[in-house]
Amino acid sequence: MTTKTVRTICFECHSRCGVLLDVENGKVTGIRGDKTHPHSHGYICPKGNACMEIMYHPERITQPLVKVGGKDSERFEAASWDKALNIVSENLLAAKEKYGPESVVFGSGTTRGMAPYLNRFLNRFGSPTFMAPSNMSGGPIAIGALVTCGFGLVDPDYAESRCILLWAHNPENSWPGLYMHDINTGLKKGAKLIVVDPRRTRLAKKADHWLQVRPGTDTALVLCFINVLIQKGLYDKAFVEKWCSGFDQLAKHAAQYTPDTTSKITWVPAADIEAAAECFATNGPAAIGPGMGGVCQQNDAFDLCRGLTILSAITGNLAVPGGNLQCQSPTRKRSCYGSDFDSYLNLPKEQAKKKLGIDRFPILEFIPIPSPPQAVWPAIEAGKPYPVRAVGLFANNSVCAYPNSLRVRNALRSLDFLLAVDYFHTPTTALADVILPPAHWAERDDVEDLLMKNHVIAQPKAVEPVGDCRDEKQMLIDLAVKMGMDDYWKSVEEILDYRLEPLGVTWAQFKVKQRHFNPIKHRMYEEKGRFRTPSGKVELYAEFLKGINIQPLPEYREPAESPVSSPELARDFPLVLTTGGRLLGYYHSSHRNIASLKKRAPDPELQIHPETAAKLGVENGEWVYLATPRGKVEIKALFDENIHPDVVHSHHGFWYGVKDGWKRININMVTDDENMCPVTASVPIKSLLCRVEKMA
Ligand SMILES: Nc1nc2c(c(=O)[nH]1)N[C@H]1C(S)=C(S)[C@@H](COP(=O)(O)OP(=O)(O)OC[C@H]3O[C@@H](n4cnc5c(=O)[nH]c(N)nc54)[C@H](O)[C@@H]3O)O[C@H]1N2
Ligand SMILES: Nc1nc2c(c(=O)[nH]1)N[C@H]1C(S)=C(S)[C@@H](COP(=O)(O)OP(=O)(O)OC[C@H]3O[C@@H](n4cnc5c(=O)[nH]c(N)nc54)[C@H](O)[C@@H]3O)O[C@H]1N2
Ligand code: SF4
Ligand SMILES: [Mo]
Repeated sequence: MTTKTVRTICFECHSRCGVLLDVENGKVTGIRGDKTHPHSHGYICPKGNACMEIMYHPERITQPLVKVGGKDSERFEAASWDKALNIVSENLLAAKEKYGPESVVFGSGTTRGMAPYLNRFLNRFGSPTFMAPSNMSGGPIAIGALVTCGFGLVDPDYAESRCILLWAHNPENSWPGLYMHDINTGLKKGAKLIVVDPRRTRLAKKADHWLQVRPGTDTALVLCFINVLIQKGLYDKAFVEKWCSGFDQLAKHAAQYTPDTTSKITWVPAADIEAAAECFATNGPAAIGPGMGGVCQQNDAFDLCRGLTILSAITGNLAVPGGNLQCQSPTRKRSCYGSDFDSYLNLPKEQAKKKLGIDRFPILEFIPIPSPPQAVWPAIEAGKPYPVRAVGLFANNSVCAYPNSLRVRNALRSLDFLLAVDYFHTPTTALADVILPPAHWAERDDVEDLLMKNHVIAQPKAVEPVGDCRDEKQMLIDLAVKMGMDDYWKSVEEILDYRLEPLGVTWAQFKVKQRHFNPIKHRMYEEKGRFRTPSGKVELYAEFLKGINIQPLPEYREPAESPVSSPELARDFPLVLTTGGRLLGYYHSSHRNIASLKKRAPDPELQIHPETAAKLGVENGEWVYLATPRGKVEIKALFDENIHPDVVHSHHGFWYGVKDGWKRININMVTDDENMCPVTASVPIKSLLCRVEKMA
């Protein structure tokens, strides 16, 4: 028996914890947390522990599959790689020939590492559109922060912080490996904790200040924080004077958001707002952790993210130890979302400007996040602004992940050709013409540099892929050969060497070395003499935005669907619905077939206050309908005192194990994709109206 231990990183979620994999006779037999890892320090969660269950699951797709029985059939037949790739190649080339290369779109779900390779492929093929859920996941933070200060608000320095502000963010479930060690270190050293969340999470219970905000009203709240600090003179005057532009306009604008006015909007007591704002300002350095989903799924996500960046700026917490750091991946333009790969940025202008979404969301021209799915659907449905006829989805269960599932499904069904690449069958792969089986993360070589605070970390494979599974990078290489694209990479090693070139190492060297770290520079603006913004200062008032019809100051916008903006609707749908708080055991719609994880949360649950349920005659554990103006789904009532009586919360991603589960228990059947943030295309899935109905 040959045994070895391989040090790598878990790719089951964004935390990318360090793990040690035991390998016996070419199979992974054990997994442990790696105590030497700079972020996770030995932590591993139940999803990580389920590694072998996932890899060797009997339902895993291990061969290429080709649809038989016509477009509406859901039957597949095993095929050779040669045959399957020929079909893919023929269909992509046929779409290109008939409608142009822009008629082909590749998409990926939340980052599972493929963005650089898919983008390069699209670029060489000639399509500017890489679709991903960035508009509801991190994109608005990137855009709001970049516009304001020239770097993202995504690297809070919790361990050195004296005040930790978690805004719509519950990292205990969503980023345990990446953030919790630092948060706990900060708290042990006495940092204050502020949590802004309609639910009283475990972290909220530990907090010095918990603000139980009405979903979707956060921008008013952050503007009130700003107002309180300005009124009380608690902002960093020296920094504001020297490094910010437009303070007077901001002060005047924010003055509308008095604690009393804001309390009426947000349902948070005025005194609590003032106390939390003061706590943040007087316990510097202070770090803001914005929820990648929590703050990015709002109809005013852009302004919320600008507001949070401004809050950090005027309290002197930008780019300082213990504040929100300015990090730069050592791989620079060749990092995961690096500009070197971006299809749009590297196409000739004429073709690039066809990138879907730019016409309606012109900021995407300047800050190129991937195309929002909601900008791709009209191109499929109605050929607007031009037809998209072939789509490839890599690690993305669009039907369950994206709001308005019925629309998503109908759009994907109507394509001439759909390719899906997934470990398992899903409601999305069911619609595919060809399904290709990817290698598991323990079966592929890669590097990780996203959100790693200036670290680059190797992910060497531990074993060869099971069955006929193949590294997705290799799939693209093979497909490029079939399609006669001789300007794509020729091997996985060449790809990884290319990504690592800025570090001066090859993949062969790096998989031994394993880690690279560039020390974080603080106050980089001092060295450069400016922030990377048009005025060179933090844009508290962003004059330049007027040029693209965006107001220069962040402004609260009431959710389109709410007791305030649509009181008629609220009579029928009296409860506020927020969706998608993370469960530790699942990643989005994944893992529902993994027994050890399913056991932790077998059914979709609606968190509801017992008093609210009592008024409806609903018992704890009773299955009910959750209805919104768009339809209804089945869900189990879960009594919870920790949620506001007028708010209910549903997790997302349930579908597995129930006939037609994608329409019966998938919350995105009833979410909205219309009332988007006009700047970032964010979708309002954190604040909708609903009602709870008894079943019989
Ligand atoms: N209502 C509501 N909906 C939401 C959210 C919410 O908060 N509320 N959150 C949204 C957010 S922020 C996001 S990012 C999206 C996420 O949406 P997705 O990223 O599409 O998430 P999943 O549903 O997990 O689908 C991913 C699929 O990839 C497969 N997979 C996993 N690893 C790999 C791999 O390495 N390679 C390949 N080829 N396949 C793999 C899994 O089996 C799974 O079927 O969901 C969004 N949906
Ligand atoms: N286990 C697990 N981890 C994940 C994921 C997963 O599916 N499972 N998904 C990953 C992805 S792609 C993303 S984008 C991130 C998301 O990361 P986060 O956005 O940090 O997600 P959560 O930790 O659920 O925190 C969101 C919190 O916002 C609260 N909330 C809901 N509505 C509102 C509102 O209107 N205002 C305020 N202030 N709070 C609100 C919810 O109650 C919840 O506690 O998580 C990542 N990590
Ligand atoms: S938190 Fe869990 S799933 Fe995420 S990387 Fe760490 S071990 Fe893997
Ligand atoms: Mo996300």
